[in-house]
Formats: sequence, structure tokens, C-alpha cells
Amino acid sequence: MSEICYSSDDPGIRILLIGRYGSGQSSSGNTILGEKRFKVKKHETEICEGKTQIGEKRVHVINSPDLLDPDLSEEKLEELKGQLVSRCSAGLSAVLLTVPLEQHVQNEEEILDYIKGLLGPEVQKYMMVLFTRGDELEDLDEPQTIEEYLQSKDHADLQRLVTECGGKFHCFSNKKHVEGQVERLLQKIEEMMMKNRGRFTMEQMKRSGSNRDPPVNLCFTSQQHNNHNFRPISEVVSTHKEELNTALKSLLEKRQHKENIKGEFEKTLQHINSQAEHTERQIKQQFEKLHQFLRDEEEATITALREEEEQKKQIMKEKLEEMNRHISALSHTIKDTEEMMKASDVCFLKEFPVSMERVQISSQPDPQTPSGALIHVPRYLGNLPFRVWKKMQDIVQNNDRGTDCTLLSSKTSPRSVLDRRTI
Ligand SMILES: Nc1nc2c(ncn2[C@@H]2O[C@H](COP(=O)(O)OP(=O)(O)O)[C@@H](O)[C@H]2O)c(=O)[nH]1
Ligand SMILES: [Mg+2]
Repeated sequence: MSEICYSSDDPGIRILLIGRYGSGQSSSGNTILGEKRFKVKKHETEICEGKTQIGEKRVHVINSPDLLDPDLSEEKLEELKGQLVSRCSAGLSAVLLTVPLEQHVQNEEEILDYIKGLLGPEVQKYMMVLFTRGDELEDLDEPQTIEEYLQSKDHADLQRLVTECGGKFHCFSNKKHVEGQVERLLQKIEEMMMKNRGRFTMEQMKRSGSNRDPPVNLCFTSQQHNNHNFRPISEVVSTHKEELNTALKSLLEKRQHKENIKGEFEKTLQHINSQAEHTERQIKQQFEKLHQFLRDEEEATITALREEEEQKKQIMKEKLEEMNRHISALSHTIKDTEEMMKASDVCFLKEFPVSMERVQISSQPDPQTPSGALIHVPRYLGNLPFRVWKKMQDIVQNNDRGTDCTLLSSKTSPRSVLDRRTI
């Protein structure tokens, strides 16, 4: 079997599109071909192909269905695998894995592994990530280039896919015409082919063992194996061991990667525990401060009430004493006047002017009940919940500003908590 090389005589570019259903495979195929060759949004279960001429280059696109589609029966999958190997037998310039941006990576790594298992590990050198939905990068709050988007730590899963494909990627906007996006892709594919010294060939595919029957056991006389090459067992074994070793290395790396992620998860679990404990302690402290604030506020309000009660009771006691003095004076005057009435005429006449004067002096005006004698109840009860809430709000705001006007400071001096102006 002759190797298919990339040369100026043969400018054909053969592209295999792979990806999960809905990732933009058909749309990307259409963008490359410049026409609606593949049905978009169709749950495709057949391999489709399209060809076009772009400048000097003949471009051939093979659009494969989602090979990990759980709806595919085993027989259908076997049939598709056979067809795919046969369609790729003319060589491949690139295997493009379509990955939509702004969506979570799903089973893309498995798809890559599946294709490597089918076509052989050497196909990895021809793999490239083709991001779709590039137009959505422009719709972000701050538009980004694909390189900037990939650098974000949130997109480590996308970076991993790019690394799996040897760092090769391109980005398409299938919903929007972007000048030169296809030409730039073809240029990247040509550079990749140059680096790989040509296309991925049937020879490489056979080396991988994807050609089912192990050549070492083949019957030389079998018609089925006419034209096949045969190699010594030791050579085949050593090639296969090399391949298996590469696959093993990749498995070890994957396991290490998953162990690292597991470690991160365990750390997160511990962190959640200590976070919850710490937060519960703080909640209790904060509520204790609030309870203390309310207790202090109640104490200060009652203290103010007691003070007013004492003050007002004192005033009324003084008024009562004054009244007692008035009544006692009047009693004396009454008694003396009654005595006078019983006295002899000469005595009566003699004492009459003095007695009359005493009677007139005794009819002084009554002392009045002082204004504001009673306790000003609304001062304590009016809007009580609102006032307390407002004060609490001020303190909370002060705490927020970092001026730790701590509620506990009111403990030592309840008076300082009760703003006299509000009473
Ligand atoms: N905005 C946007 N939508 C895309 C792009 N590529 C594909 N789509 C949409 O993604 C959906 C799936 O596309 P399709 O090509 O059928 O994916 P497939 O199942 O992988 O072949 C369709 O609704 C497409 O219109 C893109 O670059 N930008
Ligand atoms: Mg499709």
C-alpha cells in the first residue's frame, strides 16, 4: 500500500469531522464547503461527505455521526466503524473535533480515545480542536479572543482538550460570515501536515492494528489477504508494545490527573466543614450581640421611666405638704373665729378688726395641679419597636463601615445606649 503524501501535485485536503451530537459538526462542514451540504440539527446516523475547491486546493470533508451516541445499535456501530475506516483509507489531513464554546465539555475526551482506538494512536498527531459558536465570544460582556477565553481558569477543561490535540485549535463562527476563517483553518491544517510529513495514511492505520485480524496469524494463501504486507512477529510485537506503552502512559497521566482532582475535592470537603463551624460560631456571636443590645435598650428605657417617676412623685409630695399647711392654718383661724363669736360684746368689738383680717387672709387661692404632673407614657411606648429598630440599624451600618461601634460596649453603661433625645 503506497503512502499518500502531501505534495504540490496532490493539493487535496481530507478532513474528518468528529464530535458529539449538537456540537456544530454539520454547521462547520458547511462553513468549510461554503454550502449547506450537511443537514443541521439532524440526529445523523450515517457518514456524509462533501467536496469543494478552495483556490488551488481540493477539499474533502467527511462528516461522521456521534459514534458514542447511546441510541446507535451495536450492529449499526460496527457498520459505521467499518465504513469510517474505509472512507479514511485514502488518507486524512486532519481530524477536527468540534467543541461548542460556552457549553460544558461532555464526552469529548472519550470521543478522541474512541477515534484513536479505531484509527490508531498515530492519528493523534492529526487531531485539532475546532471550537464552534465563536460568534458568542463577541456577545460576552467584555468581548474576548479565543486565546483570551481559553486562558481563563474557568476553561481548564477546554485547555485540556487542546492539550490532548497537541495544542492545535481553531475557532469558527458558523452563524456569521467571518472573512478568512476557512482559509486560516486550511493554513493550520497544511502546517500540521508539513510537520507530520504528509497525511495520516492507511499504513499508519494498519500499524495501529485497527485492521482487525492480526497479520501474524494470517494464512498466506487466503484470498482475503491478497496484497497484504507481512512482518516478523518480533517487529510487530515491539511496535505494538510501543503503542501500548504510549496508551499506558496516557492512562497513567489521566489517573494522576483524576487523583489530583480527587485531592482537591477532599480539600473542599474539609473546607466546607470548617467553614460551617466557623460561620455557626459567628452567627451565635452576632445574635448574642443583638440580644445584648435589646436587653441594654430595655434596661435603659426602664431606668429613664423610674427617674421620671421619682421626679414627678417628689413634686406631688411637695404640693401635698403645702396643701396640708393651708388646711391646718384654716383650721386654726376657724377655731379662733368660733371662740370670738362666743366672747362678750366688749371683747368681740375689741378683737373684731384683727379677726376679720385673719379671715380675709385665709381665703387665698388654691394651689393648682402642676402641668405635666403625670408620666409622659408615649415618650416610652410611642414607636418603641421602630426606635429600637432604627438604632439597631445605625449600629449595624456602623459595624459594616468597620467602625466597630460594638453593641457590647453598651453593657457597661446602659444610659449611653438610650438616646435621651428620642425619649
Ligand atoms: N451561534 C452559533 N450557533 C452554531 C454554531 N455552530 C452550530 N451552531 C448551532 O448549533 C446547533 C447544532 O449544530 P449542528 O451543526 O447540527 O451540530 P451537529 O449535531 O454536531 O452536526 C444548531 O442549532 C446550529 O445552528 C456557531 O458557530 N454559532
Ligand atoms: Mg450533524
